[in-house]
Amino acid sequence: GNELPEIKGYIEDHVRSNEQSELFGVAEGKNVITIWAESLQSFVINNEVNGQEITPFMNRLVNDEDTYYFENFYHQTEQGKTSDSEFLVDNSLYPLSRGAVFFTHGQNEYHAIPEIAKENDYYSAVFHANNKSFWNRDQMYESLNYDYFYDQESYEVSDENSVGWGLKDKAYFEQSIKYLQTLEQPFYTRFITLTNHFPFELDQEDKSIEPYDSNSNTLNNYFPTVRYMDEAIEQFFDQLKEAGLYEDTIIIIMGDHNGISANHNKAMSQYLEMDEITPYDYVQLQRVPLFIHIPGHGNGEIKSEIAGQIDIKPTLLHMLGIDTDQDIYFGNDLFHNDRKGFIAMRNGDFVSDDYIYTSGVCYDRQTGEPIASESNSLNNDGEENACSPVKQKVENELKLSDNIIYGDLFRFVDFDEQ
Ligand code: GP9
Ligand code: MN
Repeated sequence: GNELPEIKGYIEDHVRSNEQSELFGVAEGKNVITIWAESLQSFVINNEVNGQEITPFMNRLVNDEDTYYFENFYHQTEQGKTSDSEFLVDNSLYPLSRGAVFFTHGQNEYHAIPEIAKENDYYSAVFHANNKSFWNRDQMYESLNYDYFYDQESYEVSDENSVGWGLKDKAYFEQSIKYLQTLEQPFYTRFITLTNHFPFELDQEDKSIEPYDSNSNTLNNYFPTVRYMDEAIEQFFDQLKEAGLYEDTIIIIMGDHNGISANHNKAMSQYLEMDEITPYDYVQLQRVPLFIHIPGHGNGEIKSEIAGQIDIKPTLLHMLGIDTDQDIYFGNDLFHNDRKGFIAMRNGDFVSDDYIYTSGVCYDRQTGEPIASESNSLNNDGEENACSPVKQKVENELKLSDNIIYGDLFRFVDFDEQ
C-alpha cells in the first residue's frame, strides 16, 4: 500500500474540488433509478431516419425543465463493454485496458456507490434479465456491496416476449415494477436494457420506424431498436408514475457504450452526410447520452461541458447530500465548474476542453483540425505539441487507477477515518 500517499495526494491536488456543487443535497433521501440504455449513442438524439424522429421521448427530455442533458458526455469503456460502464459509474475508477475488470478483479475490495449509499440507509439492487454470471456480475455485485440482483431467474421469459439477447425491454420493465414496489426505500437501483444490442434484432410488430438503407445492416437495424428502447423507457416512466414511485425518485439515463463500431464508418458517413469519418469524428461518436431527471426540480438545462462516466459517482453522491472528502475517485462533480478539464479514454486517447487526442494526432476540439501537423507525433520521437501536457496527466491518472486495482489497494484504506 505504499502507493496510497501518492494517489491520495494526486486526488487532493488534481481531482477533488473544495467548491460545493450547486446541486449538493438536491436529491437527499430520494430513490435513485439508473437506466443503462444499451449501445445508445448521442448521434441519434434529436435526429431523424427516413424523415422520422428516432428517439421522440428522449428528445422531449432534452428540453424538459426537470432534466439536465449532457451533450458532450463520453463513454470510457474498453473490452468489458457494459460491465466496464458499471465499474466506472459505481467506483469512479477506470476499467482495465485489456480484459474485463469484472472478471479479473471481481474479488477486490471496493468502495462503490452501493456501500456508501448503504451507510446512508439506502438499499441497492440491479435488475437485468440475463444470466447472473454473465460478466461475472454475481460475484462482482457482492464485491460492490449490492443488496440484491434481480437476474434472469426473476423474470418470465418466453418465445413471445424475447428477441435477440433475451427478454424484450418493454416486458422487462413491466415485470420489474412489482419488485421495485417491494424494495425498502430509499433505494439505489440499476436497470440494464438488452434489446438495443448488436445485431439489433427486432420483431416486425415492435418496429415503429423503418430501418435505414445502406450497406451496413448493423447500422440500418440500429434505428428501429433504438426507437423500441426509447418507447420502453417512456413506458417505464409512466409505470413509475402509476406505482407512485416517480415523485420521490431521481432518474438517470445513460448510454453504456457505442453500438456502431468503426467497421461501419462508411455507412455512418453516408447517414451523417459527411465525406468520411476521421479519427476525430470517431472520438466524437463515442458520445453517449446522459440525462439526470429530477421530478419537480424546474432548473434543468442542456450542459455542454465535457463529461464522462468517471464523473457520475461524485455527481450522484453529492446530489444525495453525501460528501466524498474521504473517498478515492477520479471523476468530477458535473455540477461545479472546478474540474480537471479532460476526459480520458481507456486507450490513452482523450478529450480536453480545447483538444481531442487520438491515433497520435492532436486536434482542435471545436474545429476538428489537426494542430501543428509537422510535429504531431508524441510517441515516436517525443516531440511536444499542444496535447502533450494533458497527455501526461491522462497517462498518470490511468496508471494510478490501475495501481489501485492491480494492488487491491482499498484493502489498506479506512474510508471512515476523519
Ligand atoms: C449482457 C448485456 C450486454 O448482460 O449487459 O453486454 P455487452 O455485450 O453490451 O457488454
Ligand atoms: Mn452494453
